[in-house]
This record gives sequence, C-alpha cells and structure tokens, in this order.
Amino acid sequence: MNSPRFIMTNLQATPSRPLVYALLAMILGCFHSQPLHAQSDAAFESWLAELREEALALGVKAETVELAFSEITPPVQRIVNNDRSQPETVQTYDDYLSRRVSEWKIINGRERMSSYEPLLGEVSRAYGVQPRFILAIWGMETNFGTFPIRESAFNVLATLSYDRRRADFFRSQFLAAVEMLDSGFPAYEDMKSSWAGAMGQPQFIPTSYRRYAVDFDQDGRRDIWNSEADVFASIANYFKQNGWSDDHTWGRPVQLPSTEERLLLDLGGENVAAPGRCSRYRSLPVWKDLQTWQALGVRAADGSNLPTRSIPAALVFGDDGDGQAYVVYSNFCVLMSYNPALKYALSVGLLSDYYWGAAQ
Ligand SMILES: [Ca+2]
Repeated sequence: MNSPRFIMTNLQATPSRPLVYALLAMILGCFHSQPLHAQSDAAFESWLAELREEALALGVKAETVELAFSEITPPVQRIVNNDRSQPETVQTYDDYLSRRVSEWKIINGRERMSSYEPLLGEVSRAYGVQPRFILAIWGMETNFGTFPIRESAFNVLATLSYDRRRADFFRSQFLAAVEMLDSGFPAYEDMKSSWAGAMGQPQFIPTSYRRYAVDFDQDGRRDIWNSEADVFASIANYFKQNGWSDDHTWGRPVQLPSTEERLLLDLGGENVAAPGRCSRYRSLPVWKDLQTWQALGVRAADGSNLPTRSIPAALVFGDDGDGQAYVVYSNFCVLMSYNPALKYALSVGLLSDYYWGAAQ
C-alpha cells in the first residue's frame, strides 16, 4: 500500500511544502526504524553464514556444524556487557582480593587438600607443580567445581566473535569449539561455558582445552567436566607447558621502605632481564635480583629479610595509598598466562599460601 511509487505520486500532487516535509519525515522514519533492525539481523545472519562456511572448510562434519549453530541467537548484549566490565578491571585490589581469597575458599580448599591428597600428590609428581597451586586455580575458577556453568559455549563465542573488541581471538575460539564437538567429546549438551567462553572445572577456553587438557585417569576422555584426575592434571599440565618451576613459589607480600621512596625503587640498583615468559607482560616492566630489592630496603611482610636466594623478582603494588606490595617471581607470569590480570594472579598466589602445609 505504502509503496514508494504511490507515495511519490501523492507527493507530486501535493503543492504544500510543509506537508511535503512532514510526509518525507514520516516516510524516512518508517524506513529508518523497522528496516534498521532487520538490517542488523540480516548482517548477523550473513556473518553467521560465513562462519559456517569457515567451519566446514576446516573439514568439520556437516552434522556437527548444524548442531553447533542450532541455538545461536543474535548477539546477546548481556555477554558483551560482561566482557567489557570484567571484575579485574572494575574492582579495587582490596575488593577483588577480599572476595576471592575468602574464608569459604580457604576452609574448603584445605578440606580438599586433605581429601584429595593422594591424587594431588600423584599429579604433582607427574607435572612438577605443587598441589596448593592446583587447588588455588580450581577454587578461583569454579569454587572447586561447584559453580554452575550454564551458557551455551557456541552462543557466547558467536556473540563475542561478532563483537569487534576481540573478534579474531573469539572467532578462533569458536572454531576450536566446533572442532571439539566434532571430535565426539564432550557431547553438545555439555558444551556450556562462562560468559567468557571458558569451559569445565578449570575453565579452559577451547584452544587451551586442545593444547593442555589431559586424560590422567586414562578412560579415553579428557574430561575436565567430571573427572578430578583430569581436572588436576590439566591444570598442572597448563602450568608445566607455560614454564612453571616447582623449586620456588609465586612471590610474597612485602614491606616497602617508605611510601615516598616507592617511586624511586625502580631506579635504584641494576635491572635484570624479565625471566621466562614475563617479558610479555607490560604490567611487570622492571625486574631486579631479589637481593637488589633487599638492598633497596624491601623486606618480607613481617619486616624480616627477604630470602637469600638470587632470583629475578618484580614489584606489584596494591591500590594507591593502601601500602600493599608484593615481590613476584617467574612463576607469577605462569599464573598470569591463565588470566593476565595482576589481581587474578595475586589472588591465586595468596590463596595457595593458605593451603601451604594443609596436608603436605
Ligand atoms: Ca579421563
């Protein structure tokens, strides 16, 4: 009825300019509101079709692709919002650390240190990772496997791939998830993830699953959803492959000589090269020998001298003015490879200290 031709004819027959403008505004408004929505859906559908082609081009079975794409909805704003307001960015150190290094997590971790002692010991010997760090990751990621993970991994990863912030990264994660499904394990129903696309009790993104997941109980499945043996070994293998060394710890809380001197600390003494993979983290720019920090006045949290070992160490500070500071070692960068936020790695390290000696 409102075909463009009818309207044009009508306009031509109408000499009044205000009326013409009013009608034009109506028409434009009409074209503007509804079709825009349809346009964005159409853009998503065409993007999705390309993604489907890419999955097929990888050699994934057609029925797997059908299944993987079966429940994908247009981008979910809630997922995008979560991605842009991660707690590591929006919470202070004090807030973040107190929520994660909680009494519940300390007590429950110690209990599990005791109940899983033989298995943790076995995994620890196989991979060279102290049990307390495996427990701390397990606690941080999913409250020791008790936190419900409910999102559809495919839907989450499609939304984050369509969003421009880290499109390439999440597109490769989406395709890796399709390949996981194609491999026959896990089942489609079990491919649930967090809002960030991480799966199972250790919260592995699909490429981490492909690279690091381990079938420690040797039942033929790398089951990071239901097998504690596979969960522990997969975390430990992740650490080992990223350069973990069990001859030292993550770091420790320290006292600084004085708040005023804090800015001068980086300038004193000799710097050393960032160890292992630490050079990739710009949030840890200055490394010195632990003994250099000692000479500059840095002390253990109780005021005693730092350990006498000579190893590379960097300083991490808490919130401005809260007086909290830490020295961290190369293992800290392995914790950061799990999640690159300083606050995250600190939480894992501090939590692991509470499990120290719990059953060892
Ligand atoms: Ca298994």
